[in-house]
Amino acid sequence: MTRVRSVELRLISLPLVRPFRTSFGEMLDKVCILARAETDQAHGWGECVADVEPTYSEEWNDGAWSVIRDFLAPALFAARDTDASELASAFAFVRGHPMAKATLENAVLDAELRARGGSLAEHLGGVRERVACGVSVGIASSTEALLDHVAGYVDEGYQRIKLKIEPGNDVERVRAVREANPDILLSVDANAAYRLADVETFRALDAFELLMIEQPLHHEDLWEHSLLQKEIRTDLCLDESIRSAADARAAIELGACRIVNVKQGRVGGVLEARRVHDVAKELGAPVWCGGMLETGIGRATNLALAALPNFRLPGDTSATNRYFAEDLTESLVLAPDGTLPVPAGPGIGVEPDPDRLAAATLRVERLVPDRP
Ligand code: SMG
Ligand code: MG
Repeated sequence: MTRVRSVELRLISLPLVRPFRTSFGEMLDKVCILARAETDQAHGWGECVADVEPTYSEEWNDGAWSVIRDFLAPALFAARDTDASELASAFAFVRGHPMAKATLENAVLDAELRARGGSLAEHLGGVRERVACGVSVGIASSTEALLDHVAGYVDEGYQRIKLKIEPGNDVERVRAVREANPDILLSVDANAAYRLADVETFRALDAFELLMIEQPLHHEDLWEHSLLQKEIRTDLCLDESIRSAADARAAIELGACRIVNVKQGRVGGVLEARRVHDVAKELGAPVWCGGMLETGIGRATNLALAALPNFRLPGDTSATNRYFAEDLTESLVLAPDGTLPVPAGPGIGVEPDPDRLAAATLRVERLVPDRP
């Protein structure tokens, strides 16, 4: 049983090494909430995957901060002696807000595991010590720039290249990358920028032997994804549409996708992410670990998850130097074979450097129970 004595919320900002442009916007800095849960035995970290604006999903940093401070942390304190596995039900009175819930649940679970001395990967049922890594390449200013970015990542050893696409920057760019790299595992991610009427674009993409097309259509439209999947050969993968294990079951059963991108932060934490993994495994659909440009804290969490058996495709779990000049934690370095190690230490197995954390901090608030 765990009694959480305090939760410290911290907003941090780290410059990205290269702007990251998607169909919905451009990011220059990683700005996110970190939660540090303190128990009598240990402390634990959770990183929120929300961004400054509600563009990837409905959640955003200031909203998540207020949901955690005003609703979730009071529910956590009211539960008194609890367990990370009970938090989903303690938080169920708050509808939605999976990113905010994940932040707190992951922090409490990390504290519990640190107190027991077990790693997160072991707790979740991980079966591998290293995970295969891919990289997500933002929309570039030109095809030449894109080819240059891709060549750099291929040289570093990434096992799969994912290109962000949007209407107008799609078929010709993918063709150029495929022609320059006939043998790589290649995928695209549209972040919901297309409509079913764009089916010809997807038929054209069928020519490039893509590993998958990620989230082409509206995030709330499983039905239209199922219609599109019938029209094309390439496997569809859903990201934004999958917010729970129930969503994953519905999407796979409906034929809306054949592959699932699992982001623990998007589905309410690593425990629900494991249930997404389990449902997909039962239905015969491979999953892979998505990323939200996390700092070392969130990426260590993702690497633990990616150690589960049905994570059968390279994830968006890239090395520190793909994101930051200096991470909050010790750098994660890509091996020449394109893998990263699953952290083996207690909990998520990493700890932020206090000086770098202080330098990156924009705001801190300490939450405590009304009564001790
Ligand atoms: O963490 O390497 C990463 C980024 C992977 O492309 C990535 N994430 O839709 O899958 C996705 C995007 C969402 C990030 S937008 C900030
Ligand atoms: Mg995506």
